Amino acid sequence: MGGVLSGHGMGIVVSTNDGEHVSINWFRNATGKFHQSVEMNRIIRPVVIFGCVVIPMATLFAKVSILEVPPPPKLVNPSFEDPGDATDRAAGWGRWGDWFNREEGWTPVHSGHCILGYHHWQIQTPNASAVYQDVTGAVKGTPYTFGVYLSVDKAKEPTKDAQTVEMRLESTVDGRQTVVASALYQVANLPADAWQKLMVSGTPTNDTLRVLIIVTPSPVNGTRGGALRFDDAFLDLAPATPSPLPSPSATQ
Ligand SMILES: [Ca+2]
Repeated sequence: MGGVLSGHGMGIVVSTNDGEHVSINWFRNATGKFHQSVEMNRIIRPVVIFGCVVIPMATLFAKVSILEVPPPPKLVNPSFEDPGDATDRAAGWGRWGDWFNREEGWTPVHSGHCILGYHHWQIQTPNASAVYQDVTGAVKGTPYTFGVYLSVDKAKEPTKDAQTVEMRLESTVDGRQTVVASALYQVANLPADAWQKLMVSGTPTNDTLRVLIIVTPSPVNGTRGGALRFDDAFLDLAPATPSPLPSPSATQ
């Protein structure tokens, strides 16, 4: 079969020399979800496309939705460049606790000229501080990865560094915030100064998704030092979690 591949709007068409064709189309529905469809124009012989789609000999005229891939929502102000209702607040991001500020003068930055700076040396209590964003457009059942770049300005003595950075996903269930996924990074295990990616992946319980960065300081008052620099948060589609293999006892 001598097939040709040609552009066809949002899809592609694979044609044979006999005028038969299979078209694969992607389109967005009213809710913004992407769908993929496959259409075949008439009776066709077995066809292999990209080595993986086999269409058996049969009379076919079908339009079958075989895949749905919603695009990931976009975070608001992911590089923290835009100020909120004060210059030390980043537009689109909420916060609680002390000294987790948008900074226009700190260096280095990962991109732009602003970062979020956690002033560990100025923290007076062992309470955590956090920034968070409620994501618009998350879809139940879709796995996401939330991440941010971090550069650690270490204290002179390791015992004075902040304890942990938690990357967390939450959904709102019955009016309450519910943890969907959490990844805990020990500051002591992170290298100094180099930008590194912190990430967490999970699937929201419903169509609500909150992404959070939570810092827990050193528990010892009066001895805290160092700082944390955050920049360029991101939200991507995560690979689906593979189904766990059945345990030996379940197969016997
Ligand atoms: Ca930035």
